[in-house]
Amino acid sequence: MTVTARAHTNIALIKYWGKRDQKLILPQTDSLSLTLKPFYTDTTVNFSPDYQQDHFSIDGREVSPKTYQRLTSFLNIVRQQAGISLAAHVDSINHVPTAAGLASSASAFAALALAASRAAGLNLSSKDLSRLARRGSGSATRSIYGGLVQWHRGHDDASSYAEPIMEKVDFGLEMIAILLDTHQKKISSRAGMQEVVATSPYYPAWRQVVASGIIAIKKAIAARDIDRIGHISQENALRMHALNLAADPGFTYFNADTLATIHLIDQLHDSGLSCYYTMDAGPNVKVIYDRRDRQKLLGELKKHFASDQLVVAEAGPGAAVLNENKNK
Ligand code: 2P0
Repeated sequence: MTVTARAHTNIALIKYWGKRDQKLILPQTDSLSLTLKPFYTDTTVNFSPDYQQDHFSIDGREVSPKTYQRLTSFLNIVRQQAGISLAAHVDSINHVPTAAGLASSASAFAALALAASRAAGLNLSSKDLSRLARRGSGSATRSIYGGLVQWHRGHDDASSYAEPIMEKVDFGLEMIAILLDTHQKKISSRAGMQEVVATSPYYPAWRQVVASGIIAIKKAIAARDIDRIGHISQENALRMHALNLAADPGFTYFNADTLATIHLIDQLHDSGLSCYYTMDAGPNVKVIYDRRDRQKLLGELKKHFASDQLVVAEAGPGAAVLNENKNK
């Protein structure tokens, strides 16, 4: 089969920032995210006896040797599960606003898990797809589902998977991504979180913070309380970034524009607009707010940023097959 699948990226409201098992990608804590509509990856996979070795392209370009190794190792897991030894051709297209710097391993490995498993003849449940995507990248575990999604850390390969909290978000929760710097990050998520687990003295406190944050945000989601969801998310993001500052050597993903943007969102919040921020392994800021305030918020943000720096992101759907063709 030749299979094309689409998966959307997600932004964590309660962050995943540390592994217990590097090989199986078992996380230290649970995490919880919102899948986003405008950012996604389309991936086509075809296994064939005609191919001598795997071949990968991303946005029409051949991948680096390091990426090749990571992708081929992932396909080995799929081949093992399917009981096949064929090589594959994989073509991936990232759909993100030009140079957004938001291309993400989450959408990439979720789309690859779905397309590759189907192309190999497997028909995995969503739970098993989520476990498979996890082997490629932790955040991909959550991108199998749409809307609000919790990744249960579990204790082994079988018990570490994501589950939807609310697949179709039926209230106004929305994000605006503010694109400040679109260059590749200097410290990868993988390296940053590993250093933090090994050296940040705040790590034991972080486990507690996430455990209570998950309970609190699920209550806020059940109540559809966007103010509360935003507050809890912002607090969680700041605490994640505090781990990095306290590591040895300390580091940060923030730049001067990140701090200026945080101050601006704080000012807008203090002036009565309900808005909050979250940041990931890079300098860009995502604003959390209620859809009914979108125009007011955009109006304020446009005083400081160019229109193409501001991307409105509604909740998006889970991973799906776009196309399936039998090989000739
Ligand atoms: C997350 N972030 O929960 C966290 C919060 C950013 C900050 O990008 O090593 O790319 O492939 O499992 O999934 C998580 O890093 O790391 C991440 P790997 P991943 O979304």
